Amino acid sequence: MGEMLVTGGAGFIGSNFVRMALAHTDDRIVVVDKLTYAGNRANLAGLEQGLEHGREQGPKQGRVEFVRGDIADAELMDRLVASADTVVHFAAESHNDNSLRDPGAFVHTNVVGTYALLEAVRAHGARLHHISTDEVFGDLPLGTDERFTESTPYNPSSPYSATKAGSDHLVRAWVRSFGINATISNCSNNYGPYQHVEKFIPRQITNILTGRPAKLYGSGAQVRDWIHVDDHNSAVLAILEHGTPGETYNIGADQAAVSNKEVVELICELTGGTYEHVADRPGHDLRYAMDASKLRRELGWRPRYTDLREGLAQTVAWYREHVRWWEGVKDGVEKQYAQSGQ
Ligand code: NAD
Ligand code: TDX
Repeated sequence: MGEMLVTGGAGFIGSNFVRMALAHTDDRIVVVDKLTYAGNRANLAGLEQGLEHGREQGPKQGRVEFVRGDIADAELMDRLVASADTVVHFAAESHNDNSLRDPGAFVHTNVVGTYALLEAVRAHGARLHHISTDEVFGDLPLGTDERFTESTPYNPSSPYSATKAGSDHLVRAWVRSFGINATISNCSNNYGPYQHVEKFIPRQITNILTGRPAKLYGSGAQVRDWIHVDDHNSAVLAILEHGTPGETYNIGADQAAVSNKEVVELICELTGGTYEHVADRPGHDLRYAMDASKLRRELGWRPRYTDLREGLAQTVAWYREHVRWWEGVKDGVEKQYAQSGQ
C-alpha cells in the first residue's frame, strides 16, 4: 500500500477523485487543501469518517487523512511530500471570472504554489501528476473543426489560464532540468456533483431551483467541450497507472461540441426554467475543443458519459437532492455576479 498526496482534494474535481481513487487503488490518501471559498470539507464527508471512527467503518477506514494547508507553504509541502509515493496536484484558483477581479490569488496558488510543490517533489523523488486545463491553448474560432492537440502552442487569455500555463511550464522545466518524474493532463470543461455554484452549469441549475432565470453571458454562442468529472478522473487514474513519465495528455470526451446557449436551453428543458442574456465576460474565449486521441490510443481510455443530456439530467438531480450543500453560498455568489451586471 502506497501513499498518495492529493492537493486541492476538498474541491470539486479533487474530492470526486479521492472517492474514485479509494475504489480503484489500495493507497492511503492524504488530502492537503487550504479550504478557500471553493474548498469544502463536507465534500469528503464519509470518507474521512473511517479515520475518526476507527475500525467499524469497513475496508476504507483510516485511508483518508485531511491536512488544512497552503500549497505555497514550502515547509509543509516538503513534510507532506516526504512520505508520499505519488502526488496528484489539483489545488488551484480555478474560476476565470474571479481571476478578472483578483488575479493575485491566482499567481500565488497556481504559480508560487506549484513551484513549492515541485521543489518538494524534486527533493523527495515522488511521482507527480499535474492537473491542468485546455484553456492554456487559448481559444479556437467558432464554426471550424480545429481542435487542441498536445503540441498546440500555449496562448492563454485570462489571468487564470495564464497562471495555469505558467504552472505547466514549471512542471516541464522541472522534468527537463531536474529529472523529476511527472506527467501533465490538460482537460476540457468539467461538470457533475460537488461543482461550486459559481461555475456555469451549477449556477444555472441553482438559479432555476431558487426561482431565478439562468444567466447567459453575451450571445451564448461560445462553445465548450464538456466532460463529466468522473471521466476526467478515470483518465487521471489511467495516466497514473500507465502514463509515460514526462508526457502530457489531453483529456476530452468528444461529446457534441455545444454552445452555452444550447446547454442553457437543455438545462431549462430539464428543469422547466427560463434564461436571460447578461453582460459578457471581458476577453471571453470563443471555443475550446480537445483532441484526446493520444489518451485513447496509448492508454486505451474511454469516457463513460457520452450523452450530455443524460449527464446533465443526473447533475440536475444531484443539485436537487443536495440543496443543503449549496444553499448557504448561493446568495453571496449571485450578489457578486450582480456587481458585474451578470
Ligand atoms: P475548485 O476551485 O473546485 O477546487 C480547488 C481546490 O483547491 C479547493 O478545494 C481549494 O480550497 C483548493 N485550494 C485553492 N488554493 C489553495 C492553496 N493555495 N493551497 C491548497 N489548496 C488550495 O477547482 P476544480 O474545478 O476542482 O479544479 C481542480 C483542478 O482542475 C484545477 O487545477 C483546475 O485548474 C483544473 N481543471 C478544472 C477544470 C474545470 O472544468 N473545473 C477543467 C480542467 C482543469
Ligand atoms: O453564469 C454564467 N453564464 C455563462 O454564460 C457563467 C458562470 C459562465 N458562462 C459562460 C462562460 C463560459 O463560456 O459559460 C462558459 C463556462 O463558464 P465557466 O463555468 O466559468 O467555465 P470556463 O471559463 O469555460 O472555465 C472552466 O473550464 C476550464 C473552469 O472553470 C476552469 O477551471 C477550467 O480550467
